[in-house]
Amino acid sequence: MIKNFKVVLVGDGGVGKTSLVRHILNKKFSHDYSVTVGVDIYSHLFKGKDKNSKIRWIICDFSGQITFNKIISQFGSGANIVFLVFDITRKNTLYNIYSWVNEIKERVSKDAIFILVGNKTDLRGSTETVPKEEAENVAKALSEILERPVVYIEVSALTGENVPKLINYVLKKLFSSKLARFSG
Ligand SMILES: Nc1nc2c(ncn2[C@@H]2O[C@H](COP(=O)(O)OP(=O)(O)O)[C@@H](O)[C@H]2O)c(=O)[nH]1
Ligand SMILES: [Mg+2]
Repeated sequence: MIKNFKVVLVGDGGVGKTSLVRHILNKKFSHDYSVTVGVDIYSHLFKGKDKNSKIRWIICDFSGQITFNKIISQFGSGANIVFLVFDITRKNTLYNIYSWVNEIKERVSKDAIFILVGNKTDLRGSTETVPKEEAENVAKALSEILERPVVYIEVSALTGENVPKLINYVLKKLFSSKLARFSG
């Protein structure tokens, strides 16, 4: 059985959403892809431990708009998984996540999984970055706003560091709760 889940990535332009999608799709990170207009949609199939259970992510990657718009409203509607992506080298992109959450929270599936994703960990040490604890506090505040647990996971969409951890966190949640419920 295959169960489909809609995945959306939101966050300011340049935080690394498209780069992250490329890693999720197992494609090599590229510096020279063209800027997308509107939304790019990809699908990716994950196999469960049980050979018969599969999960398909339908991933909506919105292009560089820095504000919420009709396309995001339309394609974000009914999303099951929301990656809230910010750039750890630009603190304002972390605090802008509150606006993204406000805009999207009424439109997604009511039991949607939200994950706060801090991207560009490869730049730690070479430039000023948001401390982990600060982002964890934002995740805590988001948990209260959204009335569900919101974890903070740091990744590098350049090196791929921690991207599998991020994917596995979501898959574990999907396979353990949702699929079990749907197939039972
Ligand atoms: N150093 C570094 N650069 C990154 C990383 N992820 C993305 N970038 C760069 O950040 C810029 C914006 O990335 P992109 O994926 O287009 O961001 P989007 O606008 O959120 O989709 C590009 O120049 C990427 O090469 C990362 O993890 N580390
Ligand atoms: Mg993009």
